[in-house]
Amino acid sequence: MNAKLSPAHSNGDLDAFWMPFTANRQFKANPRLLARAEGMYYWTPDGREVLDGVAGLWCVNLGHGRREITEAVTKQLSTMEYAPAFQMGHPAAFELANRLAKVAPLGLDRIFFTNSGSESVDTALKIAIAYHRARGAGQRTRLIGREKGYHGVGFGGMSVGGMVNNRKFFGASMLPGVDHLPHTLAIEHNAFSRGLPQWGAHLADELQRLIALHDASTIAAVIVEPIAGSAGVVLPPIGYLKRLREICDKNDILLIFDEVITGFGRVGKPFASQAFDVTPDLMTTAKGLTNGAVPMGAVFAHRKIYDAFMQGPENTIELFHGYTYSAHPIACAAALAALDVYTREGLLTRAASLAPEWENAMHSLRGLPHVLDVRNYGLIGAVELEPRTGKPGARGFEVFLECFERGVMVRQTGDTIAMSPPLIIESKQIARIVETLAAVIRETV
Ligand code: PXG
Repeated sequence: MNAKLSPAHSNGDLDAFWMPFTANRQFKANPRLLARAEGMYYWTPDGREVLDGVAGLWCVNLGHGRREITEAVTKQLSTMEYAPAFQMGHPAAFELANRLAKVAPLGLDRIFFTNSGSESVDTALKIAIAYHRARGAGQRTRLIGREKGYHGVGFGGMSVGGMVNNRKFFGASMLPGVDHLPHTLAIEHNAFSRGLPQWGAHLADELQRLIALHDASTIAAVIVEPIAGSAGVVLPPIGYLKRLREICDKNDILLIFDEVITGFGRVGKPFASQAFDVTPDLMTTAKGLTNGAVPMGAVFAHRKIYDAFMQGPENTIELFHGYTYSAHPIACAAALAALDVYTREGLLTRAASLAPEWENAMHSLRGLPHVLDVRNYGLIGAVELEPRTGKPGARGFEVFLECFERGVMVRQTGDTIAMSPPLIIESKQIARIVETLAAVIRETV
């Protein structure tokens, strides 16, 4: 048996780690390693500085190396490293939920803790289905997602998601009873829109068609990202989310906003729901909650949903769901410290004041070779490049690689370059991201 195992990789000991969402062989032949981080920057093991244009993976909103978080985590570790959350509790969990309820969209003040965005999504979907059952509408089990949606990688999130590569390898192992709205990316109508695009609010009416097809009485919830990140930054057309809300209201369907990337200041308000003035019934979060320092997610539920479960004898467990690490003390400590920093430094709203400068910077890329579209909102930006004939994604990957070589980390999905820097970014750093990206795009054939 052993003789058949491939030898240790010549690049060192990179073989054992099966890397997520990564071209393992390509990466291991030419690895990009990060060894240290502070503020807006990473450093590679050989000491090269890399400006972080994506807040790690949309999560390090406060910038790297926050001393307050380190200290809070260290203190909690030495006081109590773990406490169960099933039929037991610890004070930081309740304090964190109370603090989050205060910044939440109106009414979403009941908080369920998870460990990731994927878990938050699966939790929210399960709550939606169980909510209807608790109200005597147990036939409402159908879930509606959207094309190009990304809701993590659990079976629930994958099923309501709409990114083909995340689905096609897993065959028929999807949740039954899921349907999808059309996505809202329409470059032919909306190319180079500044902020939200004008065209496309009517796409929300597709929900009416799905209701006509399946009947409202079978549908539990609609889940969408207010702004889709992973698919390459897809913005909601003006009026689109309000329309979705109205249709859901009329038909007793829950609306779930997946705010895993838009939450915690990314769009200039604590949550996109507040920026767009549309309140969902459930909201999924993770990432910026702890500044990425400790894995944690949170599902915000409207009080009416929580209350619907609080029935029957008091010894009833109302929701048979939870994780060993729900409200983990270390994660709670990190999130509480992160909230302190968000609040003290005004970072839940700073993106709003930076947005005009960011928008101008992003749109300065218009007119460069192969640039088909530029999209922006808050501190999110994307540049859509024309795919090479027969080689989708190749141009995008080269641009990503070359930016990294020149000390700027951006994110690539297909031929879209996405950016979401820490919310502490300064003008000179915005300029450096854009200048580097412009130079690389100009030089990439
Ligand atoms: N929902 C949304 C909207 C997300 O963006 C998840 C759920 C899943 O979260 P976890 O914590 O389970 O990974 C995400 C994750 C990218 C990128 O490049 C985006 C995510 C993850 C990795 C890369 O856009 N978002």
